[in-house]
Amino acid sequence: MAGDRVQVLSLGDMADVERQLESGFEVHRATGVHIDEVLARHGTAIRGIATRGRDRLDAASLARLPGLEIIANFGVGYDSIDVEAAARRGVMVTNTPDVLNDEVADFAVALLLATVRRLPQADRFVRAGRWLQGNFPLGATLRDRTVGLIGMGRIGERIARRLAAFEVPIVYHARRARPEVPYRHYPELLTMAKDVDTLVAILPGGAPTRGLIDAAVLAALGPRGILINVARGSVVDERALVDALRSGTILAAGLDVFADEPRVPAGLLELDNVVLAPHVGSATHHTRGLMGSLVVENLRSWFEGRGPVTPVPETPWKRTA
Ligand code: 8YV
Repeated sequence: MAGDRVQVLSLGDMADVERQLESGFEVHRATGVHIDEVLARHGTAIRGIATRGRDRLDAASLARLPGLEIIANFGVGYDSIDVEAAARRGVMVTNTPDVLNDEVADFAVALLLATVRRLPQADRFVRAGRWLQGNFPLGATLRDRTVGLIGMGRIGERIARRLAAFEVPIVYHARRARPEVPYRHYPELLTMAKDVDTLVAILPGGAPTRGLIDAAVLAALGPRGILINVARGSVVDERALVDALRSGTILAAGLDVFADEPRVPAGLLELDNVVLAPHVGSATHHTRGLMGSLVVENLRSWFEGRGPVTPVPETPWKRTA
């Protein structure tokens, strides 16, 4: 009977996830509707949320969901959720780690090469018939570069492994050193930025990393500098980045993420030395399918009393039985 079913809220376009959930849950959708409206109508009945992180789930939204037990995030990054507020309320938060590591790492390398070798610009050059007037100008190379990864989590490690095959030196900045990885650790980002010419950002978003890549870091990176961001737009001071790209403070950037998606700053759209992608690091049928299944598994497992499959560290699962 539909009335007896656990009620879950789906936030965002996740047709596959919603289809799978419908067999066991009563699913409310927030697509095309403001979250406030859904909360006003169903807030008290909702016990689970599936989200892809576009709407912020802050303490105020959580307060309108008194029956909420679990938030299952479609994605590894869960910076759109106030996890501390969730933890205080005893609300479980899950994400989709590991299943996207290789996909995002592949994409990061693709974006790096596309940016260094100006692949989209070369494509535009051919399409515009400009080859008939002369050759595409010579450009930068990966050959003489040192890559500094910002973040050395599970995806960062996969990116580093792939880059090792390109025979470029690799170093990293992260809050904590990972003695088990064979790359030099820099406790200070600014120091690393001075020593490298290529930065690849693959670190969590949220308040602690907001604006980390700022004007000083970009100046330290220097005129040969290339910035690749496959993390979150919030980790970069976008205004400083536009200035740095425009003035030649750095050479180029490849960006898959932006602070206010899907809106991309006009200053970036105008520039030819930036490669732009619409947050597609994990966007393949294969990997999004695995991520969706993990979202569904977390919700099913929770409501069948088996606990979450992949809880985030801030809301660890303590089996009481
Ligand atoms: C998201 C991502 O899953 O995993 C993440 O943190 O950023 C992506 O893979 C995607 O944006 C879902 O909307």
